[in-house]
Amino acid sequence: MLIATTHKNTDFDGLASVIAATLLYPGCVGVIPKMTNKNVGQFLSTHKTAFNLILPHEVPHDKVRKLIVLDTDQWQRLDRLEKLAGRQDLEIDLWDHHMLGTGDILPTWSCREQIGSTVTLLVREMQKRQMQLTSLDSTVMLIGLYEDTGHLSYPSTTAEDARAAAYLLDNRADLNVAGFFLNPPYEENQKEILFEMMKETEKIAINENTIGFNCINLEKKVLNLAAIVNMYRKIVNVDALFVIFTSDDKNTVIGRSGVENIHIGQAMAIIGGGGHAGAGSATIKSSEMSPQQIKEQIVAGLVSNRTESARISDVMSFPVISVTPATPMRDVQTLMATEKIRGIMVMEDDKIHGIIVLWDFKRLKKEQHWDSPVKAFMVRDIITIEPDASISVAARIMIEKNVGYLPVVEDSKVIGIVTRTDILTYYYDLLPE
Ligand SMILES: [Mn+2]
Repeated sequence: MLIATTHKNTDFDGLASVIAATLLYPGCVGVIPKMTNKNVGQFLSTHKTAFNLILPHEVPHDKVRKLIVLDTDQWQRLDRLEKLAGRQDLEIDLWDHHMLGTGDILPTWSCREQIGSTVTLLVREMQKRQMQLTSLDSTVMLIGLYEDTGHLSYPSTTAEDARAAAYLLDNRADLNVAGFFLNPPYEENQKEILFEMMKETEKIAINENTIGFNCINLEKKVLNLAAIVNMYRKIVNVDALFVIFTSDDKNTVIGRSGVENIHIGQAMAIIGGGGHAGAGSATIKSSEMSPQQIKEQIVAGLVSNRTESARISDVMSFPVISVTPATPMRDVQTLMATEKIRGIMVMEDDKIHGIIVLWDFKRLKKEQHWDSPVKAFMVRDIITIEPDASISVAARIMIEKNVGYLPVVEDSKVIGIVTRTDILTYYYDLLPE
């Protein structure tokens, strides 16, 4: 017998991957854990007879020859399959998109990649085999893919996830059904948690990012906390949010990141959990670590893991071309034209007086203005940046203050200038070869 299964508290990616496995492996039966996420439970209550699925207690352990594990690599996350863990003759295939090599399931064969969803990996195989899917199969797989990638919007999403989505849409995945299960209405106790979080969030600046921390006492079980954390991260507007849910005997941490340089899976691994770039969680016994200690461990991990390596000094232009405040506008224009630059610093004795950019020339209405000194037209309010600041900080300043030029200052000396073009070049890889 061939069975495919996934983690407890099954999400749509887990369910979709199991269903995909039943289609890819001839004769394969899907085993769905008893505990599933609520929206998965609702889906199964109306659709389960359409798939080849059974429950964990229905598995005849001694008949199982091969196990296919999806969306996890830990025995403890499987439901009632401990008996299989020690079997030497058991063949195991593993498909997963979480952080590599952290679990204790040792597969005979595996497909592990950092990609938006596990089901993407199985859909790729279906595409290779040019399989035709039913509308229902395509729909459940699309729901799994969309749920784990935030409708293809999380930073962990890859082009391959989008190609898999296209293939499923080609195979008549139904977006009305998908929308219904992907956007369940929030329940009363979920809203209470949200309001509780809104009362107070501790914000900590780490490297260039703002990290939010919340600690919430859970009196009773609340479904789908991850979705609430995800929504709250956007409301509170932090780059990453960690919410520590405390109960009698354990603390559960749920983390969500909206930026590339904060990898939640890595942060969670420090405290014994896991996940991928955008999302992850960890459960710690209360006797092992207090919420305060959990927070300190996460902060320490994030501080030491400075992944964004490029600095302003890597992208700035230098030497800086400057004119003195008394320079006539006519000469400034000539200099800009010959140097092919759009902005020029106004300086005297190493001191910044202002900046003049092409745009400011619009204010020259009369002929005699061209003889006026540049100080009459320059912008005096200058925001500067340090050479070891990150590119994202410069981008943020430019957006918030609506400026296109930032002089780079070190030991109160101007050593370069960074422009919008420099930033765009960096982000979109437009550098000439
Ligand atoms: Mn997943």
